[in-house]
This record gives sequence, structure tokens and C-alpha cells, in this order.
Amino acid sequence: MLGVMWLAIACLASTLYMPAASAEDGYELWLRYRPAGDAHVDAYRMRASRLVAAAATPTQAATRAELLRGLEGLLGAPPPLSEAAAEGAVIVGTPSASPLIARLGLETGDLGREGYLIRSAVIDGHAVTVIAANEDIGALYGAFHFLRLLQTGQSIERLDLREAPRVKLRVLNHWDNLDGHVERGYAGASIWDWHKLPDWRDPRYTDYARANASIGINGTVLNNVNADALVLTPMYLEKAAALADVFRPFGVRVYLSARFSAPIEIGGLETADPLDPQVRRWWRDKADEIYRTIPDFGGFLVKANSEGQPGPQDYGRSHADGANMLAEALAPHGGTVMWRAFVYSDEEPDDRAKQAYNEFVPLDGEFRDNVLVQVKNGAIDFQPREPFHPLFGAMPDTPLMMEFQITKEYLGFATHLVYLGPMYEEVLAADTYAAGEGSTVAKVVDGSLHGYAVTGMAGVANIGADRNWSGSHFDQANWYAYGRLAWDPRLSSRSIAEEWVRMTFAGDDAFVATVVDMMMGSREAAVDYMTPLGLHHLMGRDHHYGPGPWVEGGPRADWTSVYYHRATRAGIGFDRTASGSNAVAQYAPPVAREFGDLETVPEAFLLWFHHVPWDYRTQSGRPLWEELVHRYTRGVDYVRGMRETWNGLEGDIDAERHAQVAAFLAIQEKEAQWWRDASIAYFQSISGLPLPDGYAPPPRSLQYYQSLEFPHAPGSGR
Ligand code: GCV
Repeated sequence: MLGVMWLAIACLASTLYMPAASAEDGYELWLRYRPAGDAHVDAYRMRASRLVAAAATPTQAATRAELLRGLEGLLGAPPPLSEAAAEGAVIVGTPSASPLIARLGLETGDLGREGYLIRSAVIDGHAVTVIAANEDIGALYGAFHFLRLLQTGQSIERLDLREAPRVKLRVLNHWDNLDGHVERGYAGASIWDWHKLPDWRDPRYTDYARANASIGINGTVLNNVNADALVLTPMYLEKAAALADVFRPFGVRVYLSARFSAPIEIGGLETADPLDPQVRRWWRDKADEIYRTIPDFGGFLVKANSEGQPGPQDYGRSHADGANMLAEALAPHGGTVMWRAFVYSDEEPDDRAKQAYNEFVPLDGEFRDNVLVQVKNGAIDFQPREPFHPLFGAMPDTPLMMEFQITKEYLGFATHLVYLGPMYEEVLAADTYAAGEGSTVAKVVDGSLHGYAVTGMAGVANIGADRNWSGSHFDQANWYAYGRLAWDPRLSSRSIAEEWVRMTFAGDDAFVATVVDMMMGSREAAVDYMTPLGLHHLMGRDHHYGPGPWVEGGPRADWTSVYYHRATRAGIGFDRTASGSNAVAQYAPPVAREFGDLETVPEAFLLWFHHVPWDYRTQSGRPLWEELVHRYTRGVDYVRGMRETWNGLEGDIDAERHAQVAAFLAIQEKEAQWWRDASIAYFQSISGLPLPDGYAPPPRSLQYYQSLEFPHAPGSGR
């Protein structure tokens, strides 16, 4: 009966509560809340006929507002608010804020601060849905989960869900400079309008926080790891504090990248030596000042002694000395240091892939409790495919956090459709064998393998001032997938893609299946047309746009391509076995054996670990040279296929987003072809071999490809 009444109210209200017509420009991300499909809408209305949600705290208010907004969009009208249980009510909150939830006596001990449960229950004879948590933030996460169920067309009857994040710090790293340039950013300028902060708080900051909260991201590092010390001055701290105020209700804490030499640059000291008492005092005072301005400040991210950044080694000290000094300053306030392991030196003749391990493993156990060492997924630098970083599993006494790149520096910038979920999943599922079989990278990162007290995952953001946030509609999926995997590193990238497609495009099952299939193969295709068979670091110099396998010379060998592919007339690949750099020895023995032996190395990593002759017989039976050409060509074919598939979906979604994706796929096809042709032209010039039968020759000369220059390619480091 109540359901029928609600329907009547909803019909009346729908004339008053039409969702505002808005352009499909991607701004709303996966939080579009368009009307639920006919198949579900009645059932959903019956189960969401009332909302019982307090709004006494900012987080409660955000939770209530999100549920009202979501339910209005999905069901045509926001449910009436109520204080009492009623048939079909959604009751959200914590036992301390909600007498109704308290009465249920739910077992929430294992949910921690951020977890929640969603359960169908009966209160006073009424069937209700309860979203309960220990803290407000858990209830907000639960509300987003509940809305996700509706957005993805799932049943909301007989619910019994429990969720708690498996990773504690789930952080975005913005490589945003204070002048608005985003290093490796392909979505326009920085979203932080530093000049107008703190007085102008762009409403976009709230939407940024909502989006992050919807996938469980709970921290953001506002500025580039190539840091400007100015961000630690009072003027910028005020600005950061304004952002922290906006983000706080959504559980997103602010962190800053700290420049190690800040005591000299903004503190007037003569040294930044971490063992110098004056320097230590300076950082303690700075931390005190920061916490006076931002009481829930998260801590510092530090890039030290890497690519020219200052660090403790400038004073003959170790990474642990540097990190511990900052950790000591933050400790009284509960702050954390995220110290990056992305280090390598041109003065060190050893294989670049080995250097982080060499520097950090001897320091295992020497870091203070509030330090995490942040490790990129692979040992070189966010390549289309890398084996997992050998540090994972090798530092049982130091919490290691994962650093993934969401922005596609090496994967086609914003225009290539490359869904990164499978790449993240591949790394997380890799077995380190650190404590026997099943010691996956995910278990290192979530702390379960070594019993880390604090855990974390960082994603280098792909967010900018572009209206669609990420530079392309499909790049939003990478932000989404990162957040979902940071919450639970065991999730499957396919299921994440399915969720995202339903929420973002809201298609029918056939549409979703087609788009998800397209996405799932897209990363492998990029590997094929850029760096097949374990090749790596073959992109254009500095800006990293397009192919550059011929790059050589310049300031340092490990910034060239020839350093990595080592192609000669005789063969190709980097010998990292015992006969070469022996980087394989940095992995646990079963992994070292697998990677080090030509019989067992996964073909995807063949040329990462081995130098082989051009006529080496690959698993397909084709000689290596032919296999390379085959894979380059296959990658382009996949993109052509995506284009055709997408063109066939015209009319299934709004014309606006369809057209932009179609245009970007055309760019991707052109550039994939360019990668293929330029790479084949180059490697053919080295191998001297004829093109295998049946493959089109590159249409231009090698000199043509080498002559291309891109002085204004976006995202360059400065
Ligand atoms: C922020 C790579 C990128 C740099 C980046 C660096 C890092 O080298 O090209 O732009 O600098 O990684 O992760 O520190």
C-alpha cells in the first residue's frame, strides 16, 4: 500500500523534480544518476520510499545530500525524509547518531573506521534497508555503495553486504605545479586555482571530493613530487587549508610533497642535512605550523635524490635518515611520510632497474613507524608493461605502498583508449614468492603478508581542468579502477569495468558487454603497438609522445632507448640474467628462476630479461623478428577493431560523448600505426632483415619518423 502511495507521490513529484537537463560532457563522471531502467524502477521505489539520515555533521549532511541527489536522479524524485522506520525506508548512519541503527545491535566491530554494512532488516514490522557504520565516513562510503547497486541495476532486496577497505591510505598524487602546469598531465591545467585560493573555493573541488569518496579515495597530495618549497610557506598553507576544508566532509585528507631542501630555500638555513639539529628543529616547527593550519593534515610525500631532486644523500646520509627526520616532525600530530623509492643515478653504472632495490633493501627495518616507502609498480617507470618491482616482498620490515600511474604518460596520453585495470590487476596478482607460493603483490600492499601496521596505495592522478576531468571519457575509468582497487586489491578489473560502463554510459547488457570487451583488450593492444615482447622505454625523448626507439646520446644513458633495447645486427633485448646485469637475482628464487630461464620466462617479458637473436623461435613458432612485426601489426588491428565497434554503437549513448570517443579512436589508430611503422622501420634498419611476407612496409622512411618533433607536446616535465 505504502509503495502504491509512494508511486502516486512520485508521479506528482516527477513534474516538479525533473532532473536538470545537462550536457553529456563527462563532468558528472560515474555519478550521473540517470533514471533507472524500467525493469528496476518500481522495485527500487518500494525499497527506497523514505530516507532516514541525520545531517548534524558535515559528513552526515554530505551523505544525506548524496542519497537525495542519487535517488532523485535514479527514481525521478527524492524520497521524503523521515525520522521513524517506515516500510521501504533507507536508514543510514552510525549507532551513535541513529537510534534506529543502535536498536538493531549490529555487529560492526570488524568494520573499523571506514567500513560499513548494508543489510535488509525489519524494524517495527517494516522492511527497511540499513546502511550502518561505526563512523560517519563509513556511512558515506556505504551510501555510495548503495547508490552503485541501483546505478548498476542490481537487486536491493535481501541485502547483506559488509565492506571495509583492505588498504589504509588510498591516495591520489597530483603532479601539479604551483603555476598550474601538470607534469605528465593531459587533461588541461591543474584543477587547483592557487591564485584565487583560499578565498574562491571552486564548486568543482566539492565534486572532486565526492568522486573520490565514491570510490574510497581518502587522501590527496596536492602538488608535484618535483616540489616547489613555496608550498610550505604560510601563504600556500592557507590555500591548502581551504581545500582541506572542502574535502574534509568526504574523508579526503590533504598531503603535500615536501622539497627536501626547503629549510634552505624558505627557512634561511645553510643546510638541509637531516642530522643537523637546526634542520630537525625547522621541520618540527614547520610541522607544528602546518597542523595549526590544517589540523588533519595527512603528511608529506617526498622524492629525494632522484632525477636531480635534493635529498639526504647530498649530505652523505641515507634515505632512512631523511625520511625519519620528517617522520619525527610529523609523529606528534599523527602524520605520515610517504618516501618514494623511485631512485636511480647516472653516476651509478649498474642497470637502472636494480638501483632502487640496491639502495632500499639494506635499509629494511630502519624507518620509523610512520614512514611508508612508496614503490612504483615496476622497476623502470610506468611502462606499458613491466614485471612487478623486485622491492615488493623484499622489505618485510618496512611498509611498502604501491604507486600506480593513472595518467597515461607512456600509454598514449589522453587520446588512446587504454583501460589500465588489467595492468593494475596483473601487477597486484603477481606472485613474489617472498613467503612461499601465493605471496602476491596485493598481499604485500594490503599488509597481510608481512603484517604491516600501515598500508597504502598511490595513483598519479589524471585529473585536470578539462570539463571531463581526465582528458577523455574513457580515462575516467582509470581513475575509477584505481580507487576501487585501492579499496580492495583483489577485485577483478573486468567487474570494475562493467560497473563503470553501466554507471558512466548506462547501456543495456549487450552494450556493456561490447564496451567492456573492448576495454579489456585495450592495454594489451597498446603493449603490442608500442613495446611488445618485453621491450620498454622506447618513446620520444622528454615529452614521451610517440615512438623513439632510436633515441640515444644526451645527458644520461638511462634516458635513451638504445640503453633498454640493446638491438644489434645479431639480436635484441636487455640481458638481465646472470650473464648480464643479473637483475633477476633481486627476485625470490622461484621468480628469479622463472624469469632467468629462456624456457620459462613469460613471453611478455622476454626482451625485458633476455637478449636473443633475431631468429629466436617464439612460442608461436615465428622467428622473433617476424613475431615483433606480427605484434606491432596486431596492436594496430585491435585499435581499428575498437573503432569499428565503437562506430557501430552510435545511437546507443548520447551523441556528444560518442562523437568525442570516436574522434579520439581515430587519433589512436593513426598513432598506433605511426608507432608500428616507425618501430618496424627502425628495428629493420638494425636487424637488416627483410619484412616478413604479408606485412605492409612502413609507408615513410626511417629518417622521416626520426625527423618529427613535438616542441609543445603536453605534460612535459619542466
Ligand atoms: C614527476 C618519470 C616522469 C617524470 C616524473 C618521474 C617521477 O621520470 O617522466 O615526469 O617526475 O617519473 O616519478 O618522479
